[in-house]
Amino acid sequence: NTQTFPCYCWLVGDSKIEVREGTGKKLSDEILAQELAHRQAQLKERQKTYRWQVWAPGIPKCIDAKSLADLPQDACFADEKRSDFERSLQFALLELSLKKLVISFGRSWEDLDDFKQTFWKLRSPIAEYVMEHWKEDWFFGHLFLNGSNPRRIQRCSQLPSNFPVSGDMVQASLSPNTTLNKELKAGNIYLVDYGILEGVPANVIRGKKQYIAAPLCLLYEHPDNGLIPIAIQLEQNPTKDTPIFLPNDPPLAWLLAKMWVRHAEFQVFQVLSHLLRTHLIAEVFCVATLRQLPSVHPINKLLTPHLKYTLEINCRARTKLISKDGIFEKMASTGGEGLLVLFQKECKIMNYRSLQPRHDFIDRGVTKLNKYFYREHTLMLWDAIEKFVSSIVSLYYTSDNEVVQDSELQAWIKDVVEEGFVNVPQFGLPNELKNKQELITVLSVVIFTTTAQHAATNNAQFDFCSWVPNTPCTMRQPPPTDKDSVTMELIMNTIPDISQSCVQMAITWLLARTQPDAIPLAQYKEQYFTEPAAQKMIDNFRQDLKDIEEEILKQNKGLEPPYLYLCPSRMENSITI
Ligand code: OYP
Repeated sequence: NTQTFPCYCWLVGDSKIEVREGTGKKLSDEILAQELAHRQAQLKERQKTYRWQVWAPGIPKCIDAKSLADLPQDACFADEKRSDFERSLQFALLELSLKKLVISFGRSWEDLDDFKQTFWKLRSPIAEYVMEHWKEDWFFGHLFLNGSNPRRIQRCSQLPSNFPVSGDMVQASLSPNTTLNKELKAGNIYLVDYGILEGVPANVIRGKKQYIAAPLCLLYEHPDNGLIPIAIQLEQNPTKDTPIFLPNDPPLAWLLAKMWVRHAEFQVFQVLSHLLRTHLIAEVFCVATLRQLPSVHPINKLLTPHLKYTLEINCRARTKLISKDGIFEKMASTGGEGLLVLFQKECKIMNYRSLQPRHDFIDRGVTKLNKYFYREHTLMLWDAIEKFVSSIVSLYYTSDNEVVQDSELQAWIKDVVEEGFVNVPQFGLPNELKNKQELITVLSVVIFTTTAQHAATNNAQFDFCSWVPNTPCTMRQPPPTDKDSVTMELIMNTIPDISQSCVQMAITWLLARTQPDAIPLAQYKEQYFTEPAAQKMIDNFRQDLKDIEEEILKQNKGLEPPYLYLCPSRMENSITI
């Protein structure tokens, strides 16, 4: 039961008369004066309705809406989605208060195993797998490749000057007959650097100071054991007394060092990889598309299904999640002032190139890493998306010149760059489209980001973050400075308390669960394109995705834990949550 969407809405007085006319048309395809006038009228009205806003300095602009009430009806959740979101949130929070009650009647919160008590109704097979394996070094390494934040790791061919690891320190972790230097040269050493967290002010929650560290973690791709951590330092500016934690340190010291890395990971994952690099980037394209491309424009038809509900979920995030008194400020170490500082630091370096997976893997030097399923799956998806986009673009643009001459399209990219990303100085997306390929790339970035990239981060978050010790949202004690004094008591006093842990579980569950009205990738419910040629291209796209799905399922046979977040059937067509 697909619905054909009108391309023209004639404004007659206050009422809109919809004319069904399915063919996508560029401005230059229009002949009738009446249609030309309509295009202009529609854009004029949209530009009045959808305005840019600077929510905070130094980050991408967003929709001008102080609250949900300001959001135009067309941008809002359907009733069913709204009530589901709100009911599910209430359900999760009720779970949480029941749990708190039960836990406080039970034993005290003394041991890591006590976290099992928070694992109640909200659970998943992978979350339970995490609970069993989170202390193991191979699993810690695995998370950088196939966890919820799979693009932080980079090749290390030379040690950073502020991370003085010596060959002797790590010799025991390497395979026999090799050295750190040899392995650095051979390209088997990797680095995860949280330098971006240096100087981010830590939150104060109910009068209690929280702590943030900016760790460095060195990893080695061991021929038998896979990617394993071999050294961790919790400071960016070490003195001679700064410890470098190693796998053969006292077990609790090594464990706590890894937990500090995972805590850094929670912050950059949620704030940068998830919120900024998928939600807020998508919103820029959403606002520009509404403002600059009339409904009849083929690129509007192409993008609209991939931008559905993004304005509302982002508006909810700005008013309830990252706002003053929002969930982040109440629960996370980067809540409050820190959040904005972190956003701004990333926006100083964020670039368009890194949104293109093939470039991203080359730039990070991770093209050779084994069992990097995120990489393998995203490349397949990128290629399918780009092929589809390319076919649609070629249907409406026969030459580069037609791209250059399309004044609506040029106004669109200008709005994206000169309004949306004006405060992202290194973004590197030109404000003009010079040929078809540039158009194809930017459209592929939008569709890839709003589907595959969002699925890889959002949909994995409950699995990997609900076992709170594995990815703590805050730390209540400073990082250890002495390996021999790490006790279980210190660990328990450091990681999130009962109520912070429960909220972390509740929110990650709310966001990662399958959405009841989800539209999977490429299942265009609203039939914006009616031309048979375009329909055929959509069919081809679906077939390519089916093949990818089969390939992913085949790869996953016997895989522990499975990596299924990038199955096309499991990802939504837009960022709706
Ligand atoms: C929006 O009404 C979103 O209270 C989640 O935002 C939750 C709300 C609003 C609050 C609803 C309400 C979704 C998009 C996003 C994002 C990335 C950050 C997610 C962080 C989740 C983890 C929080 C745990 C803190 C302890």
